[in-house]
Amino acid sequence: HGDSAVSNNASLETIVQSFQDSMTLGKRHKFWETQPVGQYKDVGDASLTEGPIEPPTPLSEVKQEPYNLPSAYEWTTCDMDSSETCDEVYVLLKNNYVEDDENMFRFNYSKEFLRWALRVPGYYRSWHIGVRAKTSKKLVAFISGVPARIRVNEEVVKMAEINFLCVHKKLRSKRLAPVMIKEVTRRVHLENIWQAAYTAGVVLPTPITTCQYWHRSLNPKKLIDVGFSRLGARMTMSRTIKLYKLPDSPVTPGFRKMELRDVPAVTRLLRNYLSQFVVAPDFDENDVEHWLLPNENVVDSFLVESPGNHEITDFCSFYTLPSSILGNQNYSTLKAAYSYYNVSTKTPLTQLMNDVLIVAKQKDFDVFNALDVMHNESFLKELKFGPGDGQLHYYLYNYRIRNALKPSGLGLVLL
Ligand code: MYA
Repeated sequence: HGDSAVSNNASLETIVQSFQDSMTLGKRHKFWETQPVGQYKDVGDASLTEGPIEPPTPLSEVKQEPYNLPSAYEWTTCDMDSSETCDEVYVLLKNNYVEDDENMFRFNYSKEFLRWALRVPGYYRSWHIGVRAKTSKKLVAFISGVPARIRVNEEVVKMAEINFLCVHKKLRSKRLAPVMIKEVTRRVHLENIWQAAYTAGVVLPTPITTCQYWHRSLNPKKLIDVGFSRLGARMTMSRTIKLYKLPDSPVTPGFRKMELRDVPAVTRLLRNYLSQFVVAPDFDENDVEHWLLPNENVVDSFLVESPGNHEITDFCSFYTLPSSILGNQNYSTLKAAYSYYNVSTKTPLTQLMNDVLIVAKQKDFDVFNALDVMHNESFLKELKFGPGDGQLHYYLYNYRIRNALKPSGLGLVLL
């Protein structure tokens, strides 16, 4: 593994700093301190080895009954095949899921997206967990897990990817989230899986790395009108529109949409590429077909096929995640594309990503977002991405990583 992926200093200092901050603020994590996750006090302790923090317990010792909820609420397993249930999850998230710091935007994952994200190869219905009010049956909270094989250095580990943790706005700060996390943990354990991966905008014990979002304006006028971005210093609207203008269609010869017949070649290309990162998914052809084959208004993938020998040399993809615009007279939705997995072996990555920006513009996206993971830093500035204010922290549950990671050591994108 390249040295560039491993740093013993930069992120370590950030973590030590946040530990010291939380100590002086007297901020404790009553729940997270009880969990098998990296604890702030362990940061930099060289005697701790890489791998599980605690060993699996015999399955017969895993608690058989669900955890107790406050008496007015009950557990429900959400069947995402049912369009009614899918709709309930969609509406809960649409109204109560993640907002930016200024409460101007809120993620609006589509129903089709939720189905794609949750019904993955080998998924467990029991990991799609809801909470209902007993009397009204209204869905008031949700958490989900999906199975994944994630490689950490040389080790491929079966994990749950945890996502879509959401508690209705009226039920916040009542310690419901820890109960939901314990319940999903229990149900993951029942499948003999003992590790998990997740991301969050909040700092918890302890990030494996902290990434930054970068944004590339495609429709600068709308982004400025809705307050997503601001007119730069000494810039006019017409100069700004000109700055972000893109060609009408991709320029790389052989650039085309991915098709089912490309799954084996894309799997080989991607596996080879991801092998250089410290943490990355271990994708097989089934996974690639699910996660990367184009799925309308959910995920888009393109590749470069050499005009001469029909070899697949490059690949790029993004997923569709709109946000509701809260309280704007003129616009209700921000159409955002999120960079997913990109591989370049022949076309320079910057050129490949410029082509994908062109496609996103053709498809009427307002903005293209990317994290500073993998090799993304190499094209962000040149392609006129600007740094966002949000940070995204990556976590592993019950797995310790020996060396601090930079975002560029991460080969994993969670939705
Ligand atoms: S990240 C997206 C999270 N969702 C949102 O941000 C949507 C809007 N917010 C909400 O719905 C609520 O504020 C939530 C918290 C539900 C987030 N991850 O019930 P509480 C801790 C982990 O009184 P509420 C995503 O989906 C907090 O530090 N923990 O708080 C990945 C405190 O613990 P401690 C979080 O605000 C989720 C406790 O909860 C998060 O009403 C990965 C307070 O509980 C967070 N995002 O509800 C989950 N936010 O006192 C972990 C707060 O110790 C999975 N908290 O500081 C772990 C692996 C499990 C599987 C393991 C298998 C082996």
